[in-house]
This record gives sequence, structure tokens and C-alpha cells, in this order.
Amino acid sequence: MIDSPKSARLPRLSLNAALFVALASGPLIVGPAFAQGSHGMDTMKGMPDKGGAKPAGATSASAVGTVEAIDSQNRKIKLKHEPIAAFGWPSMSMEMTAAPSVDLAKVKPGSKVNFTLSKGANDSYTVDALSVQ
Ligand SMILES: [Cu+2]
Repeated sequence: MIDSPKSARLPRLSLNAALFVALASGPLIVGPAFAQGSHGMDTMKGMPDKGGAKPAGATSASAVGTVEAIDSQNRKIKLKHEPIAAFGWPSMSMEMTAAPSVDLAKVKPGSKVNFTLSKGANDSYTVDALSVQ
């Protein structure tokens, strides 16, 4: 049996109308359904927080690298460092500011060093401590 569109439309409309009336006039039925839904949402919201320990959140890290250049006058040191997992960095060459406590006279281009790096404002990085390997 194939229903014509016209004959199918009327029952469908009345079914929708009945459903609408039931939903609109039945807050006691709709209420628990919404409560369940929001509980599910709360569970979902918690998920990103669980994985929130991103490496980028670290403010200091220990690393190893090779000195490439030193600018004693401006307290700058260019290091080719190995990957720094705490910052999510691959190995790279970069210039950093040396803290006043760091003795730049101890190092020269080619020196292999252990150093600690801290992240400051505006994504600036400072070498807090440095020792030749
Ligand atoms: Cu770097």
C-alpha cells in the first residue's frame, strides 16, 4: 500500500500536534529529561580540565645546549638547545637574556652547557643559571 502525500500529511500533523501538547503541558515529564542532559554536559566539561597539564604551562625548565654567541655587554646569550619538553619546544637556536647571576665570562662559543630557563612576561626567556659541562 502506498499512501499519497495528502493522506499521509494529516495523521503526521496531528501526531506532531499531540506530541507538542504533551511536551508543553507536561513539565514533570520534560524536567527530568533536561536534568539528565545537564548532568551529561557537566561530565563533558570536566574532561578538558583533566588533560589541562599542558607543557606550555611551565614557567621554568632545565635544558642542555651549546653556546653559539655571547653578547656580554647586553647580557645576551645565543644557545642551540636540545628539546625542552616542559615548554613543548624542539631543539633550536635562540637568543636569551642572561640573569645577573650568570657569569658569561665562563662560557664561549662552542661551550656545552646545562642551564635553567625561566619564562617571563611577553614570552621573554631568561637564563637563570648556567654551568659548563
Ligand atoms: Cu628555543
